[in-house]
Amino acid sequence: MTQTATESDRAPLSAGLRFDWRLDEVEALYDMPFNDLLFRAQSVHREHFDPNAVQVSTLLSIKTGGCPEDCGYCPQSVHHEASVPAEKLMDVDAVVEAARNARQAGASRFCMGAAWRNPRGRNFERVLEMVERVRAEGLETCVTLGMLDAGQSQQLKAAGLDYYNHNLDTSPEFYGEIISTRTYEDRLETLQHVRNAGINVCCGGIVGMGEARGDRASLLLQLACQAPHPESVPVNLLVRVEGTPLADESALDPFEFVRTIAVARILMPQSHVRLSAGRESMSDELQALCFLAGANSIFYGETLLTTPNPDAAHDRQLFERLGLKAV
Ligand code: SAM
Ligand code: DTB
Ligand code: SF4
Repeated sequence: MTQTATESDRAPLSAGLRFDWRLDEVEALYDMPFNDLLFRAQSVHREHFDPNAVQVSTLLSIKTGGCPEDCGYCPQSVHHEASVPAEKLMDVDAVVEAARNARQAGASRFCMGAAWRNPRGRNFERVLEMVERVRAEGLETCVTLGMLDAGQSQQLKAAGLDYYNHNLDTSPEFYGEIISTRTYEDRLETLQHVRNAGINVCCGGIVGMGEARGDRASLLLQLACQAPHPESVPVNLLVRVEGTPLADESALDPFEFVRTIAVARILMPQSHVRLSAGRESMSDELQALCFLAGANSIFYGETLLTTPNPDAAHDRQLFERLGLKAV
């Protein structure tokens, strides 16, 4: 008997990866009863990962403040009152020292962030040296430096870079409400250069910026339609910083945040989904729900780039209480 392929033939619970998700399908996942959604996400998670292992990355701001971009959420933009004082790019030795400390504290990846529109000249050379030296310490390396061209991506690859973080931040539809100094297209172009150079892609976004559920679905759709999927998907909850245009945004329903993690897990089954910024304002119970929904990576250490993160001792205790192991 001949059969026409049905939706469920094409997308069984545990099938291989899909890059052709449609917005209505993503919205339907979001609309599922919470328990069904979490069960499905956890089932997918278990097929691809050890459910009790969480990857641990440490962040360091190697170049803080003075950024010419106008991202509405960011305290490092010169356009906002909040703008944190501009500093110069750190010395290589100081960065290596911080990386060593992070490794001793249990991190496996060291992520270096710079408040630049894009890297240039001698500063870029120095970042290449940081990547080489941090890698030699036995850590995976990640940098986030703004927009890159093809040549810079190849140079970073040659220096031994493992991951490049560049977020889409939100849906293409909502994007213009948040940033005016660079386009969605610019971001997709940088991601393509990174991918072409053979560097793993770390790409996600921020929720809680006043976007609608449809925007969150649309952001996840953008991520899930990239082939291959980003290896690492940071889901940030907006950190509402005084003096930024989004300081007074109302808090997102925590369950909506958990849903976002769960939908990301289902759409990108083999990617690491990172419970990123915003943990400082979350209860232990909420974080546990995020792990149940398929989050399997965190930022570890007292500061993110410029804002606080839970202290390391608290995180160690949380891992112990939940029987999670840091990898
Ligand atoms: N300047 C580079 C860029 O934007 O590409 C790299 C550093 S930038 C701070 C890295 C990411 O941090 C942003 O894309 C955004 O997703 C996230 N981020 C910045 N401020 C945030 C905030 N207040 N809350 C949550 N996430 C934030
Ligand atoms: C990402 O997605 N989140 C991190 C990392 N990539 C670079 C940054 C979060 C920054 C939160 C605000 C701050 O500390 O300045
Ligand atoms: Fe600059 Fe990055 Fe902050 Fe945007 S998010 S203002 S590009 S540091």
